[in-house]
Amino acid sequence: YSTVPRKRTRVGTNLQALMEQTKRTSSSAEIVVVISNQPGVLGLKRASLAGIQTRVVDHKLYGSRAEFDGTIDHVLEEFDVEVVCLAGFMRILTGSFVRKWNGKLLNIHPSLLPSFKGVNAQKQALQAGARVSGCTVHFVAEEVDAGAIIAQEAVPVLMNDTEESLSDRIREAEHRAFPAALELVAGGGVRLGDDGRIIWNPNAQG
Ligand code: 3YE
Repeated sequence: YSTVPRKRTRVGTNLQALMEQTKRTSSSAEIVVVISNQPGVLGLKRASLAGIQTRVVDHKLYGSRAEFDGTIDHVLEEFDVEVVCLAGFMRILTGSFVRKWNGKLLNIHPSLLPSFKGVNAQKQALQAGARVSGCTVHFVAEEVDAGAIIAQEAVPVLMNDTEESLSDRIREAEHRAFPAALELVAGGGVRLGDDGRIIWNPNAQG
């Protein structure tokens, strides 16, 4: 067996895809800060190398979710952030944080929602015998993985797929879907209505 932790090499790849997209002159978005709840991760190093400001808000140093979310909120305000992308971020956010950033918070999930919510979505798809899975970018609602869908990309589930091979295929789709969804939101192509449903803007550019 190998002692090489292969998973490490895939950490932060959604952030990387967002960084690559937003540095294009055609992009409607600019990354002003990268916040991580885990110190020392590759995403922070990649952001620094690209000249993007970084902050660590380590959840282990906070006594409650409200204090942790409050600190993240403070950083987002400090940088006048308009849209927040949860990329590789694995914490459940409090209702008050989600309400404050309603319509401005995007998450990516490795299944075609509303199927296979929660953790191990790829494993759930395999166990269910699904022949198609994929990824979903959605606005964050208080109920996890239940917010309005912005973009999805489907991938086939192949005969000999393992959790790893399916996850790799879904991740490639994520690297297209998340930047595309961010452009839709940042470019005004889509927004969240007061009723929690998507509103498309047919006049938006791009
Ligand atoms: N929070 C709300 N609604 C959402 N966070 C994310 C999406 C999303 C959200 O739609 N309100 C599973 C996290 C699921 C979990 O139990 N996490 C643990 C920590 C585990 C860890 O640190 O590795 C926890 O206690 O929060 C982002 C994706 C959340 C994924």
